[in-house]
Amino acid sequence: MLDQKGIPFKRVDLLPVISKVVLKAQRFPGVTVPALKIDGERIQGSREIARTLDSIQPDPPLFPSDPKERSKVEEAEAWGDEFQHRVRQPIWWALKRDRSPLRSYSEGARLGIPIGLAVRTAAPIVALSARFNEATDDNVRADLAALPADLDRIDRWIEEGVLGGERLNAADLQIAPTLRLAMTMDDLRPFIENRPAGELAMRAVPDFPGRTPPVFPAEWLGGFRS
Ligand SMILES: N[C@@H](CCC(=O)N[C@@H](CS)C(=O)NCC(=O)O)C(=O)O
Repeated sequence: MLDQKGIPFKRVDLLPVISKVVLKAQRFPGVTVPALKIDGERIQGSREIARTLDSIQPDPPLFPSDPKERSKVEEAEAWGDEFQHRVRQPIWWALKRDRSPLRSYSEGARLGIPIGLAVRTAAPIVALSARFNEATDDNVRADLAALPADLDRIDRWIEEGVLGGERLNAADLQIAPTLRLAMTMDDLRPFIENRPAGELAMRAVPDFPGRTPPVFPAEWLGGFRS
């Protein structure tokens, strides 16, 4: 969003779990990232950030000016905020089983400590994140069963012009990173990359670190084949 507005910024990446402590110490009201300090204000939550940026610098806008179009984008944006859980649970489930892909996800991260050290000490962070995010077998199985319909919904929004327009809007920027994260999983990428949703993800987030080899039981992925 900042790039699109042309607002220069400094990015800091925080390790999961540790992020809660750092955000509290930095006097943010909540414990989630993304979190932004701008013009002396602390703004948290991707939806809040989109609205704040549009009010600070209206051009180019993150929302359409037509009220009807705007409400459709807001609907997709709010849905996208929930949609992230669908992919976050599988990724933590996978990392809980095998932490070796973790290093690939840390490429280019600005953590303030060496990546190697972060990766070597990550076991409790992964375990806690999997627990906080309720990355259980049942939940992940349900996520994977629901994903095909989610992808259809995203493709429909693209067809209707709610997503994937000439200029990326707040909903594109909410949904595309989740799709991009899904595409780091070898189990999921083939079902996403060659459809409009996958093309949107690549356009919005061309570079996204990380790769997880196949990990899910074949029957959990059955929904993608039918
Ligand atoms: N799209 C959401 C993302 C917020 C969110 O759930 N952030 C997660 C990371 S994806 C978080 O910070 N969780 C706390 C933690 O992992 O310690 C928003 O900003 O409204």
